[in-house]
Amino acid sequence: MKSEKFNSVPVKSSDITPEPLYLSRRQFMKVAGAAIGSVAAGVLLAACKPSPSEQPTSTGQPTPEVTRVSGTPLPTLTASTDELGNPLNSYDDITNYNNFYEFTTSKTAVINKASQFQTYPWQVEVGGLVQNPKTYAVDDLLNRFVQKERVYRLRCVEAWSMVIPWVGFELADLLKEVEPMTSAKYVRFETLYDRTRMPGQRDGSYPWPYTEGLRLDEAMHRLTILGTGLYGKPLPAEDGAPIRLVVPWKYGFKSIKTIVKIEIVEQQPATFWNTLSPQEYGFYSNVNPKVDHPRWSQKSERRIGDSGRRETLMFNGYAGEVESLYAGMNLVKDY
Ligand SMILES: Nc1nc2c(c(=O)[nH]1)N[C@H]1C(S)=C(S)[C@@H](COP(=O)(O)O)O[C@H]1N2
Ligand SMILES: [Mo]
Repeated sequence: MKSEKFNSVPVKSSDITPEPLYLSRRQFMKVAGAAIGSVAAGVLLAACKPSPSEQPTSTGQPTPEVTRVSGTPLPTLTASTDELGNPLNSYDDITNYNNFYEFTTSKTAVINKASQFQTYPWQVEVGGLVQNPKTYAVDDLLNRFVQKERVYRLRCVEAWSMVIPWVGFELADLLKEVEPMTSAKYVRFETLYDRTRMPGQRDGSYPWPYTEGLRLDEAMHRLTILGTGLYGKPLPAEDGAPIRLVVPWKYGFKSIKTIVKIEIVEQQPATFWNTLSPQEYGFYSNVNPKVDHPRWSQKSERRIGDSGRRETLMFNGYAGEVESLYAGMNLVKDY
């Protein structure tokens, strides 16, 4: 914990103040020291790929407001930038340009395909190597854990990015409650598998259900949240309602949507994109401008809404917070 400003001491929901500036600017400007070369190129299958033809537009269809059935009050949005001063992307940007292969591979069509998706009632099974396994109703999670605002950059492996004001709670709060055993090393996450409700899952060329994983210390890091809303509103289906992971220093695909299962395990779990194309998508997938994707550069990115490109930051700008998690690791090999 490097910042005194940030603390995760439970507070009553009425006391919540949004925390967009929870870290000092200087901490974020710290540059990761690791010397990193470039990764060997490989010829691999096209899966998660940039599609320059699909641009979000400001005329994107307005998203109907989602109403929350129960749960603690959401913190009111007060931030207008991230901690580096970058303006937030608009609600329309965030809800009209999505990767969500369970519905469609077209980013601009997800909102439509997901519009009828029922996200209530919903349960999340938390188990594996824990003292207190439990199946939570999402309402329990909303009531039990303090919902906070977190303004994070989301950097897709396809080299576009957004600034998103999430609402969510720290995954660590949940993990502490279920008490991982000493043998626990990783956390595995799973998206709903239902080919009726998620028609994209009828495409047998993908290893459904979508799964993801984190090392336990990454999962316990205070920046790692379970997202339950954005812009002070409940999470829309296209963004992973009712509950999704948000890990801001990793490529966007690690932030798995629409979770039904969280399992604490001993072995590094298989993950969706790594299973499809291991040389392109590693288990760690930390944002790293020095390790190119075999098919494109990761040095720069297009911020949705901007015309030009900007430099990609090591660990997506969160190096001051997370680089110690990877001390001694070779980030080229362990991509
Ligand atoms: N279950 C599931 N989770 C997913 C995806 C997906 O296709 N299915 N896409 C990932 C990718 S590639 C990105 S960039 C982010 C996009 O999140 P957003 O649409 O809320 O911006 O979700 C990630 N989580
Ligand atoms: Mo992505």
